[in-house]
Amino acid sequence: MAMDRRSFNTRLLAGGAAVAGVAAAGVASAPVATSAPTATGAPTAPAGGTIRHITLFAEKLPGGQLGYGLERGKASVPGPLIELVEGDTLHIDFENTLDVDVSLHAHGVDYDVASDGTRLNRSHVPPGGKRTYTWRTHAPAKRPDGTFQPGSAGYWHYHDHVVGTDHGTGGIRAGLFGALIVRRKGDLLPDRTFTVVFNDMQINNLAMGPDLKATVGDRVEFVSITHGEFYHTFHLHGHRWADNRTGLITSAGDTSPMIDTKIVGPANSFGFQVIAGEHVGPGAWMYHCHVQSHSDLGMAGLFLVAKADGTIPPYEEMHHPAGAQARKSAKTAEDDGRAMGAMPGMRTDTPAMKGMDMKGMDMKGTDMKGTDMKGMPGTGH
Ligand SMILES: [Cu+2]
Repeated sequence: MAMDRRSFNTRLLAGGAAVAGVAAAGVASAPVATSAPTATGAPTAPAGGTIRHITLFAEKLPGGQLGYGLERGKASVPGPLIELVEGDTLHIDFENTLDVDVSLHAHGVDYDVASDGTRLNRSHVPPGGKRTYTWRTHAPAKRPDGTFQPGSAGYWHYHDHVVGTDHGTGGIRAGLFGALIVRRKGDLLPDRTFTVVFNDMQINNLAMGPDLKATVGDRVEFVSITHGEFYHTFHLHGHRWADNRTGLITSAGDTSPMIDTKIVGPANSFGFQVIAGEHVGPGAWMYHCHVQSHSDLGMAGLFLVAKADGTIPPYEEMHHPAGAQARKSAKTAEDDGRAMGAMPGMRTDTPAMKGMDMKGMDMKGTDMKGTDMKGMPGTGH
């Protein structure tokens, strides 16, 4: 979920190794090339139009999770960050190492039905199979009739669409998702990017949100993606952003609303950049879902902003009493789940289902262990 822009800038300039990503926090990325730094020192996205190729694998991970990875044995949850610039075309040579059908479905970009990643369009991949998915992008332009077509730029995402059900419900729960950023020529490029996925009642399929590390003054980009059964609110302490395409304002007269919390629902994605610690300094800055019961259950993590010397001011450990209690009473949760009266096809043994007592906000009984695929149709267990 983390990548260091400076590292791969250096590597790209040195060797032109186009897509093998940096393994920061165990997650690889597929970065775009960068243009020369501007007068302000921040590099910007170059013109698009490049035809690029990557290889992507779907793999099993420990604990019943599934992930996408750029190399065999390197799958992660979330999958690798994929970056394009408007005008680029990306060919993804996709390989299914699972023992069930899997696919790759993208939001925000242009593709033929053959790259839809659905059973409907027979664009999924059988066990052991391969398929090339092609994503295209375009810049904003005037149509021949004089109206205006938007460009592809945005904070998007990709995910499986066939594991478990024809909507990929099992694949998404298990971790088959990742961030897709399409930039516009001239967009400021960050020093690092963090992908934060609210999936059911977890962040990045973890019992608590991961530590996101930066140094004061870094230009840090967050990509927020939501999956699963619930609506959430994404909140970051000490920092705020513009509620527009980039999260940045471009002049003092820019009237984009400034926010530090955004309501999100399944398949929503957005992103923004902040200068780490700007006006507030180094320290442990919490990010979390602001639905109170959700943050109490562990939907919270730390944006750790270090001083220039690399040290972080002392901070207390976060406590999630409801989450801790829940871990002790996972057995009870299963009974609660049954009592809820589950819809056909809906699992009641997910962390989300276990965490929610719909008859009130009593938080007793939640299993914060990783999701597992047992019982999902077609997941090969
Ligand atoms: Cu929430």
